[in-house]
Amino acid sequence: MKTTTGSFEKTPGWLDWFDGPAKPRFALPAGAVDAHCHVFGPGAEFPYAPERKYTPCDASKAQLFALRDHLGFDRNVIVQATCHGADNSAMVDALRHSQGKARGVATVKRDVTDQALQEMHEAGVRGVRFNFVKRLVDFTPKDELMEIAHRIKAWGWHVVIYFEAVDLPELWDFFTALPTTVVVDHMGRPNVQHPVDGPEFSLFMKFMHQHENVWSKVSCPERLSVKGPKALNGEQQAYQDVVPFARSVVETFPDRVLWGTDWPHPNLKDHMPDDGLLVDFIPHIAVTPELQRKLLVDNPMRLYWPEE
Ligand code: 0GY
Repeated sequence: MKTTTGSFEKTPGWLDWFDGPAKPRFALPAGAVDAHCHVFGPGAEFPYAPERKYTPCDASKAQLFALRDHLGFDRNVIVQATCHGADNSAMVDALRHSQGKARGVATVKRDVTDQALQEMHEAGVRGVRFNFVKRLVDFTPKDELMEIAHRIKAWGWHVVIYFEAVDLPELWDFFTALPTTVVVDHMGRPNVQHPVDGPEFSLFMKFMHQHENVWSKVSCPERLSVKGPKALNGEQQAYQDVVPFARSVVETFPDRVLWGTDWPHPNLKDHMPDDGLLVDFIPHIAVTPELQRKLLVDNPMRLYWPEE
């Protein structure tokens, strides 16, 4: 039996802990891509990895596709999350059921076969993700990652990197030696209590300035914000402390930015973000229709659907 929250149709089990995302007030441009989201399980069908550092809520492909339609997106890029390790079956299954409206980013190990890469490519995988966030993963030797990067380059794939700002200096040489397009998750997780023109974020901007193969997702204000969804002074501008960071990346590198919801928001314990509100954040960081079209349509299409 289906229940309805506002205009949003809920199936049983649909985010039981959250009363449904709002309908965004910001109308997404036609063909918009949610370029960072996940599917989790369902665990009974696609078990979580034994080595995982957290167990998420189940978040199925059907729920993701319903959210896509509810928010007004046209397509998804589904990113393999650490709780599924290097078993990409749930993500690949979602791609295969998306009717061409989803592409994927996988996690692979050195022993991945060429046949497995080919099957993933045919399903719609276009990148691999290297995760350096210590609370999420154990260390993988850099020579193994570099070997993977060179193999996937042959498929025209790119590398997505997830790290925290304090670790950029140590990871710099590795990142700048990667042979593919490199997409940074969530602007390299800056500490938004530091100044936007301070040394930490300036190093990130320098990373992008000096390396034209580096792109950034300007996503996850809900992870980066200290102020949260409502500003302390009572204004309704959500996550306003993240705006200067994301806006400067969008305006400086308009052709190398992507945006995603990060649904279903793993590991967020203090508040569960409203995806409708997250969409309403977009015009604060991409303030013109042209920037919005690049961020939401042109750039993700160039990277994930270059044949169209
Ligand atoms: C995100 C962020 C997180 C989790 C993962 O792969 C993951 O498990 O990326 C996080 O906890 O910050 O982008 O989904």
